[in-house]
Amino acid sequence: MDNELSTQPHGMEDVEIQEWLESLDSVLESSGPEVAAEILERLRAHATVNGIDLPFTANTPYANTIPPRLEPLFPGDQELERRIKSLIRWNALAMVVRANRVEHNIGGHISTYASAATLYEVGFNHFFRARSEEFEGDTVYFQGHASPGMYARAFLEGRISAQKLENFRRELKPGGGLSSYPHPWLMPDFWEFPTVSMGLSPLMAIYQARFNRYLEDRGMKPVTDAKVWAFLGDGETDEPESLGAITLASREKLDNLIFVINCNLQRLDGPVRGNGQIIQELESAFRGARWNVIKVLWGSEWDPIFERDTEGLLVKRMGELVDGEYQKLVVSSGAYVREHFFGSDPRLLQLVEPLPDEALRRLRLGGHDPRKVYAAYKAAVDHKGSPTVILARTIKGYGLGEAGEGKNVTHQQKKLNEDELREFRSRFGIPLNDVDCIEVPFYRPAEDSVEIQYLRARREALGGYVPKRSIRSKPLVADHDDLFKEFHEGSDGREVSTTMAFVGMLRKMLKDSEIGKLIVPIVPDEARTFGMESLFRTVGIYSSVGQRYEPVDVNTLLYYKEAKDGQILEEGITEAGSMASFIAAGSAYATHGINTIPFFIYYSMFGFQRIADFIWAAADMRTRGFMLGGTAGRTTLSGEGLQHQDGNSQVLALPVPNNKAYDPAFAYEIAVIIQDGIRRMYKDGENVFYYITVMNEPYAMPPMPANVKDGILQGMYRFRRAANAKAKLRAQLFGSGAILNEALRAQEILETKYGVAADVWSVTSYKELYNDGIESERWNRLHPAEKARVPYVTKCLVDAPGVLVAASDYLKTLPNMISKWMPRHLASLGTDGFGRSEGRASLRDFFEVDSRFITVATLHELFVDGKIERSVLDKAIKDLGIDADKPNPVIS
Ligand SMILES: Cc1ncc(C[n+]2csc(CCOP(=O)(O)OP(=O)(O)O)c2C)c(N)n1
Ligand SMILES: [Mg+2]
Repeated sequence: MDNELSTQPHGMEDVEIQEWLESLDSVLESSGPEVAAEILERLRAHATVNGIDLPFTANTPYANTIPPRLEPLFPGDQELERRIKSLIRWNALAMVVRANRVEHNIGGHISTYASAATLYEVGFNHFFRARSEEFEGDTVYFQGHASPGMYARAFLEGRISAQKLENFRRELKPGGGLSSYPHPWLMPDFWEFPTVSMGLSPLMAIYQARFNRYLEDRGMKPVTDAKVWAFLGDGETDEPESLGAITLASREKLDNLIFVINCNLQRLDGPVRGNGQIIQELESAFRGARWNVIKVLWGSEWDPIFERDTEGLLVKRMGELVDGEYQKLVVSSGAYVREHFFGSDPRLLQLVEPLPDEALRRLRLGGHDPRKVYAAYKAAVDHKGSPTVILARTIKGYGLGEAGEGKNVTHQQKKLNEDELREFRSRFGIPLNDVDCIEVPFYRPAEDSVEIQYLRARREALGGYVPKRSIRSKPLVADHDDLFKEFHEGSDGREVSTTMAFVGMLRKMLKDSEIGKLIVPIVPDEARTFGMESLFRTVGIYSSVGQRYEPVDVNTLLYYKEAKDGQILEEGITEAGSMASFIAAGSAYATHGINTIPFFIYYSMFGFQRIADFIWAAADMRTRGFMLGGTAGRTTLSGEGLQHQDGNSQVLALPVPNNKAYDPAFAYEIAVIIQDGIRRMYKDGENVFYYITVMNEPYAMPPMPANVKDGILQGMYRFRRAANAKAKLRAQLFGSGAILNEALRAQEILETKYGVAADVWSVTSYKELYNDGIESERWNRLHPAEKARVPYVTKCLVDAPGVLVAASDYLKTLPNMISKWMPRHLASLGTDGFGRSEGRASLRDFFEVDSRFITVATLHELFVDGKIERSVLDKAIKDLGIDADKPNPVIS
């Protein structure tokens, strides 16, 4: 690990080093830290000029960033806060232990909160401001598996009943329970942000902090000093998402953002960096990214020892240990610490000579010392110009003693034996006797006790309780008919893609008096791909610093215009970051009381497939808005090949319960879906969000037939009836998206060449049809005495004669999953398999979804039904130029 003080230069006398250090001390005293820093900087430059090869290091020594003399006075009653914290520790532990006594293996975590209690309590008592009508409040992302501590505090605050605590992780018990982790879906009045899928919250917090600035710069909310706090585990920083956007935070100078990383040096299985130092590693990454880094390593008990150490030996020794050794010290006796840590140098031993072994063992770490933590938080909230990360050293399972403190197994510890419970009780002074305490009862002092009074007074001073989720936005009022009407009329023969049609709608929505300002277009560097570049000029690209350069295309109509009040979030090549912006904008109705309506448009293959876990978190968070999967369809996006051609996303959208997924074919279908979506989400307050695939294949957009709006929304409607309904040979063809046109061509071929009269249906959403089908089945199963419900698909096809054939640009499983509610066998064509670099026609031949294959599938069904001779089918295969022995696209 890089540490300037950890290597002893050859041939240098200690006394010489001492002189240098002393002269720096005197500069520090006489002229202050800025002058001292300037001298060091000059020395560094001087050394470089004189050919001294200084190794690069982004690290500072393994010591607290804030020296004791710069620590502010702790403003609270430290003893009382300790008692409150002890009660929370007890109740958090009791929740987990009790839950596991009732139901073995129900799980829960004791050791994470145990290590982070001080980090949270200093926040709750002195920093986290609640949301109110007057002030937007701070935004706090709590570490997911520290949730027992948050519940235990809410219990003391009188916000959560003992019964609810009793039912921690047993949410289905009478009276309800508490969700294992922060889930706004399950506890919508309490949790705001789902954090337990590790790595998501740091990235979401960064984009949340940036979105707060966006709202301010666009004049949509007042400028405030509200902060975004994100509490992470040190192991969590292994997730690439955790550190993946930290340079955005510094580039955007997000001094409204504070990360607190609980560095207990352990994750689930063992040490985070047993052979290294996670704190130093994180420090260099964050400092390298130009964050303000505050290390909180050592508690106040260490201060006098550091003071006695005029030679800098202690900090040097601290920089030498790897985390595995630090962990060993935590579980060892004072005598061991003396021998193995201080014993490396007689001068170090001398420093701690006056201290008994027990005092050595109890030397606290910085993250367990409220004064040190307060100093760090205060410095963080006062810091200007960059985000802050606090690296706080703690002990995992703090206070659990033999039951797990600092041990590798501590993360999984859910049960304590009688002795361990008594010891924990005594260590934290919980007023329970030896007999009572082994029952692990929840303990809440009387309402008029000093503890409860203090706790309530502190929260009152900070504006109320945290976490608390509430919806403060007002529903929209207009119906927006005017906005969407023109798209019902078709394109008059002009060939346009559904993407172009959507962009036309977006352009119109942006001008609307009610929703125009609320729209947040989000693109990960694909605006040109989707033909959105005209919006650059009209609404501008958001930039917190405006535009400091003359764009190269300034003389063109559609130049690249960045502006402080720009509306587009051009995120660069980060679908994860764009999704985090989508989440921030789509949940602003709750976080800020503002109905922002995000439209996030991206390469459809890089959505559900790449960032599905963020989408899951968005769903949990009741995010609203529209995700547009552009360049969609395995055969509609030509040329791009295996990595880009998306035939998956409509299937991958299936598991997300509150996501409505549509695969529209025509402009009017999109108009109907979006208009209805805005109504449902922003007028009626439904907790749904939309996924709409749009394609880049141009074709004429037909006008909307009469009476199809409900069908579009419910998932299917008959687009074009057969010309000759009385024909002997009948068929029903189902198509979606761009493939609907193939079905329409097949309709013609079937009619003119084979005398088959086919109706063509546009299936806008297999997911809607599926959900409706399974809901009908379920209702019928549970209500056998009542009139059976009929799935919408079945109703549609009641009087639809003939064989059934579906073709989709997605997997065949989509049509297959609704086939059981159809009156007869369904033949499904789809694009299972890897894409290819090819043109559309070849791709549709390869995947067997073009009009010829739809025709053959129809004839085959008629043959199986005994309606036509095999020779007709054989001839058709030949006439249509189909190679019956071509490779199977599914596995080739
Ligand atoms: C994406 C993801 N992978 C795995 C897990 C399972 N998990 C929960 S906690 C944990 C260890 C956490 O270690 P750390 O981040 O250091 O937190 P600590 O409990 O030490 O504060 C793991 C692996 C998860 N929640 N999310
Ligand atoms: Mg950890």
